[in-house]
Amino acid sequence: MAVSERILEGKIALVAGVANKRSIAWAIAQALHGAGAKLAFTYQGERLADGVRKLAETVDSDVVVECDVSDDASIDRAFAEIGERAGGLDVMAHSIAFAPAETFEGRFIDTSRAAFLTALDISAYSMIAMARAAEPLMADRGGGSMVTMTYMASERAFPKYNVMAAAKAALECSVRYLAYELGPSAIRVNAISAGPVRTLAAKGIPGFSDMETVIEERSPLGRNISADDVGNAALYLCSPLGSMVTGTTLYVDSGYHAMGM
Ligand code: 0WD
Repeated sequence: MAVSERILEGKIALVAGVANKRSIAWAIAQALHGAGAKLAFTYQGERLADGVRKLAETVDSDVVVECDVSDDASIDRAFAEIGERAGGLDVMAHSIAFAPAETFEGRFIDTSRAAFLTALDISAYSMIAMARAAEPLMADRGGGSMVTMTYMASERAFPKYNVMAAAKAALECSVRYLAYELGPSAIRVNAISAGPVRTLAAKGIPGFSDMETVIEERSPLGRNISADDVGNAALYLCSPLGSMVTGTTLYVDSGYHAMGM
């Protein structure tokens, strides 16, 4: 389903976290493009450059910039280039997370200090750093909207999600503080808590298909969500449709979060 009105005509949107066409970030990019936004992309490293450039072409974008969020200098370079080439920012979609593979296999209690720092750095701190870099670009255009991706394992224990769950809790908390601080500049900040979507990152999570089965069996809507459902929710949050919504976590999970059993 596409929103027919071009409610983002004239707006500039940065999408961070496209790895391939299955990425949630790609579904967000398509929804924003469908609503008329001009897109810019960041990608993690050279390994992804060609693939992201090819995808970007299909949505009429040639602003495709490397940004490794574990490196402050890379973030500074990327936002300087985006500011110059895109001419500012109205929207930023952050769809980035990483935890070392072994953290999804072992016990949470065995999380090493290094793995904890990596997971929190890439999956939560990166939103703070990118928000800081995006703030002046959005403020120059009179405000904007940022959205990030989270998962309900931040609130309840989901076996094997482990340190990534702690990172998502930090991310959701950060969204509230960012919303508070950026509100006076008319910049909104929200998170989408998505149900399971089959992406590259999802493949690394043991028991992922059990998560899908549980949604089918126990969620109010009784079926799994798609990346496009997340794209449409991001469009709502990043467009005038969501104009008074900030500091919130929006569940796109077939209603599963509402259930007790
Ligand atoms: O079921 C799912 N797929 C859900 C995903 C349910 C709920 C939330 N999410 C979240 C994820 O935790 C993540 O925050 O959505 C976001 C996007 O995840 P995705 O679309 O499922 O995964 P993927 O297509 O793999 O994109 C994540 C990307 C990385 O891809 P790979 O697979 O190559 O690690 O995050 C990027 C990278 O492109 N990324 C980085 N970008 C810049 N700098 C970095 C980095 N250091 N590390 C990872």
